Amino acid sequence: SSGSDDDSTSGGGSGDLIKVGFSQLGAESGWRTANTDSVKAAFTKENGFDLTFVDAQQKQENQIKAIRDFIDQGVDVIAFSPVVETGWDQVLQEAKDAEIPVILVDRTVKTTVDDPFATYIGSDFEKEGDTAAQWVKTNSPDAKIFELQGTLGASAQVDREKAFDAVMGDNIIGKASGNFTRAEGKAATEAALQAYPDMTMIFSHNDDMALGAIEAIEAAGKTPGKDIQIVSIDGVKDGLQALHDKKINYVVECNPVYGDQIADLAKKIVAGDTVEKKTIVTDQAFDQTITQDTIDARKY
Ligand code: GZL
Repeated sequence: SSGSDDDSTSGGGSGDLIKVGFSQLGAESGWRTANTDSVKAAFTKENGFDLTFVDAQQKQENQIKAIRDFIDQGVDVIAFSPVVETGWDQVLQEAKDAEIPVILVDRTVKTTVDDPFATYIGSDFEKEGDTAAQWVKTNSPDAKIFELQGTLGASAQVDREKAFDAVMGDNIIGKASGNFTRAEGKAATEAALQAYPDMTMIFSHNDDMALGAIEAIEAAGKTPGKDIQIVSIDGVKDGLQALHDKKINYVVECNPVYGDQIADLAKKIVAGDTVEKKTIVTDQAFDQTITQDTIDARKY
C-alpha cells in the first residue's frame, strides 16, 4: 500500500470489520475512565472491530442521539451504558426495528420493549451495597450515616442504595446526590456537615465522591476515617490510596475492566451464536489492611 493510514488498503478493507457503535455515558469518574480505556483497548481494528465511540457527557439526550446515529450508520451492533434507568423505550424499539442487536453495559434500564437486549454485562450493584452495609453493621453499628448518592435514577445509585438501606436504613440521618463526581461530592458533603453536625459516617456510592468528601471534611477541621468514617464503592487507585492512608475505612470494588468480555460477546452475537443474557463481573472488597504493593499492582 502507499503507506497511507487508510485501512481500506489492508485486510480487505473495513468490510471484514465488525462495526460497533458504543455510547459511553460520560467521563465523570475514575471508574468510567478505566471502563472506557478497557473498551477502547478491546475494540481495535486488529481485534476485528471498527469502533465508533461517543461520550455523552452524562446527558441522556446525547446517548439517544448517538444510538440513533448508529442506527442510521447501519452498525452491526450497538453497546451502551445508560446514564439513568428510564427513558429508553423509543430508541430501543428503533434499534430492534432496525434489527441491530444491543449490548447493555454496566448500568441497567427499565423498559417496556419486549426482549430489548442481546445481553447485559456489569456488576451486581445490590451485592455491592449489601457488602458495604454488612461491614458497617459489624464494625460501626451505631454510626450516624450520611448517604452520598450517585446520579439520581442511575441503576448503580438505585440498587446500591436499596441494598445498603435494607440493612442500615435506621442509621441514615440524611442523603444527597453528588452525581458520581468529586466536585459535586465535595459540595454535597460541605452542606451535609452543616446540616448534620452529629454525622459519624459517610456511605458514598463511589470513590470520586468520597475523595471530594475527604476534602470537605478536612476543610471543616475534622479527620476523615476517624471523626467521620467513610465507606465507598469502586476501588479506583485514588480511592484505595485514601484507604491505605486511613482516610477511608472500607472500599467495595466495582471492576470496570471488562472491555475484552464485551468484545467477545459482540463477536458471538454478530456471528449468530447464542450468548448468556447476563454476565456479572466479579467484585471484591478491601479494608485498611490493604498493602501498597496490592495497590501498585492493580490495573486501574
Ligand atoms: C458502576 C458505575 C458507576 C461507578 C461510578 O458500575 O456505573 O458509575 O460506580 C461511575 O464511579 O460514575
